Amino acid sequence: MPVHNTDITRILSTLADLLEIDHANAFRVRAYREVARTVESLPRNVADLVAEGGKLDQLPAIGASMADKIREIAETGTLQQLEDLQQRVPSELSELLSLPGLSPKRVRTLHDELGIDDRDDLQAAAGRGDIQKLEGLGLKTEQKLLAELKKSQDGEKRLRLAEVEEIAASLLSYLQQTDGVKRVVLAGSYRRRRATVGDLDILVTCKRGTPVMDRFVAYDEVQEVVSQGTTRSTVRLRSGLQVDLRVVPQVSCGAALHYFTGSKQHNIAVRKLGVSKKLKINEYGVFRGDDRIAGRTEEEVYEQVDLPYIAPELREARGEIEAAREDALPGLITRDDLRGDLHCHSKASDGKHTLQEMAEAARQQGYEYLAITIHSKFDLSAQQQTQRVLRAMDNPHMNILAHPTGRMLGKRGPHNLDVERALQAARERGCFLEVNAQPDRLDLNDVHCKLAKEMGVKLALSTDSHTTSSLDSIRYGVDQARRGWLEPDDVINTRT
Ligand code: DGT
Ligand code: CA
Ligand code: CA
Repeated sequence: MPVHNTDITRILSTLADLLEIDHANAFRVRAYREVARTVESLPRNVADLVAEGGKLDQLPAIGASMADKIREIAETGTLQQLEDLQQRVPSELSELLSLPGLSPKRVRTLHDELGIDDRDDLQAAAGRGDIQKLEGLGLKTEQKLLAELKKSQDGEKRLRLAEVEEIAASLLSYLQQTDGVKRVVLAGSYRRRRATVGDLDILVTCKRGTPVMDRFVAYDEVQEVVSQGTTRSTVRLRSGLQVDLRVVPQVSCGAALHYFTGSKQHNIAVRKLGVSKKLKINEYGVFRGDDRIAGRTEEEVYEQVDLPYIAPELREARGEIEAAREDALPGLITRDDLRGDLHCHSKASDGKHTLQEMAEAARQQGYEYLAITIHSKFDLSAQQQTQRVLRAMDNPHMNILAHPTGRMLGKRGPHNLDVERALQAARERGCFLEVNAQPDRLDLNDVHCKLAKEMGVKLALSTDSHTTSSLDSIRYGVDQARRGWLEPDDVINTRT
């Protein structure tokens, strides 16, 4: 059975969770989490790497003993250490850690005192009112847990960036109309332009928080007020999207924006640099002792740790700090660099508009050219295997491999294409791979864009438009290209 990177990540994360519940050393727990994350973001299949005798301990954050564990998982699909631990700590307990108010210590108490092993046990106990009787937990925690358990039954999921964009636009203008509000900005994964968004983070600068909070919870689309305070409130909208709103004073604006833009790992890395310069960096500013020495703008925050400004799309702890230190950040591609769209459809295939109409629309985009593809059944979206893709690339008429992995966000994952091999083949054959800008595809993804760049394979940014209006979706492709560190020269349709 092939072992995927997600299997390794899952095993290591569960191990970290259970160790934490089992009172293990916090440093050890963190080390496992870090490695799990590293594996998750690796574009290459680690099991293949192991099979080829590759050296794991040269990967970031992976030492010799960690490499042994990964090798064991890659070769056997399991980890003995985890199996042993599960004899004492049931692995379902790790799921409870994501619930509000449940620290590892509390999960342990629930297990020891009430025999709670999983969500079902927890729900039953909360329903009976047993949780509030435990020392240190109380009625409020119990109610929160019940609400949260119900919510996750209703099926919580990440929304696509394009959906969130629509929802955010109207909320943003609504909030801006509040008296006394200076700035309203969107932060979090939304600002980093992740393909999907877990919840929306909004930052407001104003003197007094109460008026904007009152207005926020009164928004038409609010289905449930999860919490309301003067500096922080959370609501759930009818669309299912959760929104966090935070109010900060003007002097902290940049520091707060930096903090709440994340990613968390990026923040941690920046904060570490601060510590080495005896600075404290948090959402209120950059401090030397008790003095706030910066924080009005994000640039100020970076400046204090001797870094140039880093674009939000790069803030994923994928090497951007190191690149910034060496003054080697990429000059990221923008929408205006593109001179054409290389994958569209007209009425001649299954498009909605005529060739003439598509051409007009392309001209309105400011494009110099447009490629209309005739799509006989040449749709590689289904269960195409790597071999099939490679064969297709051998065809001399093949230039660009469209939506290479076939993923559909929220519907189906990528099919089993070995992207690294496909990129290698593309390099050998002088072909290109596509970054499909359809909001539910975004395929290749950001991590693969970066890999392509590193491997010297150029990409095409296209919309796969079937209508004139969807030519606009190109910007979602640009977002992912930027997250993948692409510069104009890495993309073929920046050329004349
Ligand atoms: P999402 O919502 O899952 O799509 O991803 P994010 O990145 O928007 O995550 P979220 O909403 O939990 O938090 C927003 C930002 O707040 C996050 O990117 C960084 C910051 N943040 C949240 N929790 C922590 C934390 O414990 N430490 C640090 N340093 N930053 C945090
Ligand atoms: Ca968020
Ligand atoms: Ca949030």
